[in-house]
Amino acid sequence: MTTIKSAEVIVTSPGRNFVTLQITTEDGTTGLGDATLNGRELAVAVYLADHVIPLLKGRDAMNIEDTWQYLYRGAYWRRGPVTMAAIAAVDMALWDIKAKVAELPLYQLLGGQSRTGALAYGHASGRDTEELFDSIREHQEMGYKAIRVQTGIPGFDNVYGVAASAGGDGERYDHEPARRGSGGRALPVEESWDTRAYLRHVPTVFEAVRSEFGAELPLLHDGHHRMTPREAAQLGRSLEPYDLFWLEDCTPGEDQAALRYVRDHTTTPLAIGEVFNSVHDYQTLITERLIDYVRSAVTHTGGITHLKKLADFASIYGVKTGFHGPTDVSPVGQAAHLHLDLALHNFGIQEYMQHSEATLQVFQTSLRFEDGLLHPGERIGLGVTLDRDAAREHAYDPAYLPVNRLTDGTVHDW
Ligand code: EZ4
Ligand code: CO
Repeated sequence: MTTIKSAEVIVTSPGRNFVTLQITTEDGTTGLGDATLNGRELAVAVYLADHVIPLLKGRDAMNIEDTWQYLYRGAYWRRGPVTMAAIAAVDMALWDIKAKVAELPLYQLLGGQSRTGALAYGHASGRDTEELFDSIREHQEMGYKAIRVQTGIPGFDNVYGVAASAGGDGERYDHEPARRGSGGRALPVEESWDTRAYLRHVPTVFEAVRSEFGAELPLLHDGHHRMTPREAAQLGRSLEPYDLFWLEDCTPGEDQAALRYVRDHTTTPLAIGEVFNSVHDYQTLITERLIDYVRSAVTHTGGITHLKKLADFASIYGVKTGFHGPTDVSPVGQAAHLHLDLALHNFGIQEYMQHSEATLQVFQTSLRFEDGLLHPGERIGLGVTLDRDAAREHAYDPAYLPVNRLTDGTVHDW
């Protein structure tokens, strides 16, 4: 028996906030798990510290499935982003420990390598075509072989996915990360939106991108849950000539049935799921083959144990993976994705936004990005170590995700 001796929550903010669980066994093996829930970080930290850690001490670290079920079913209150991020962190840390005990990189315990590396996509964006083209070229120079394209809408200053700044140390945000209220406390940035203007503009952008960059480059686009099924169907149809790799999150995530209408009206591939936290959120989508890619993040979907079940369920229906890899998933969560990406037969693509230098000093990762492909490296376990001294230098800094309003002020999906 490899007994759990202790577990600890580490909150650090090297430019953005991360919550990490470190589990230590009686024989001194440590495992890391990512518990970062962007904009609501401390809720998970408290859930872990007050409700989960007291249950871990004395358990056998090797019994990962049993611990997962114990935390999930034992709580009675199932699912939800806070609970599932907490369970995810425990699960990742236990897989990290198991792979270290086995002295293998984690992907070896998940079935070994199905490919040499995971195709990654990066985020290009621009307020106008010129800026967008520069950003696409910059991403190609960084090695990306697949690119997500987000663009400003004429007449709107602040639109989702259009990087506010390149970020001095290399990290890009999909939004302006902070607005300060009285006393310096962070408040949500407000963005503005008009769906008709967006639906008119986006096809012209993809037409321009295809004529500049050619037919081959895989292009993706994120609708960020902003359309009705009819609007999403219109967008999907109008993008068909530009052969997208996928259209992501076209309708709000809660409504699985909404995708039926979209699916019936367009052949543009569909992806959804970054805000989902359970395989049950996909039950209709997968069994009715309404989507092509599942977008969950390991951190928000109960960890490696649950994400593997989701991927296997999806595989039976010909649905592939496209795990959520923004910079608010820590290098620990991203490493877990890469081990799965390497092992799963139905891997599709991996989102890869690069962490800042400051983040990579706190989290030292064996991740490699070569020729457009990601690899988790050959270190045993997840392949990430946490520099506790570096972590301590970055105190928690409250931050919110933006909110989005229509031109008349109505709150809209962000
Ligand atoms: O809005 O990670 O596909 N990526 C995205 C991200 C998400 C943020 C939320 O925390 O949609 O930009
Ligand atoms: Co997204």
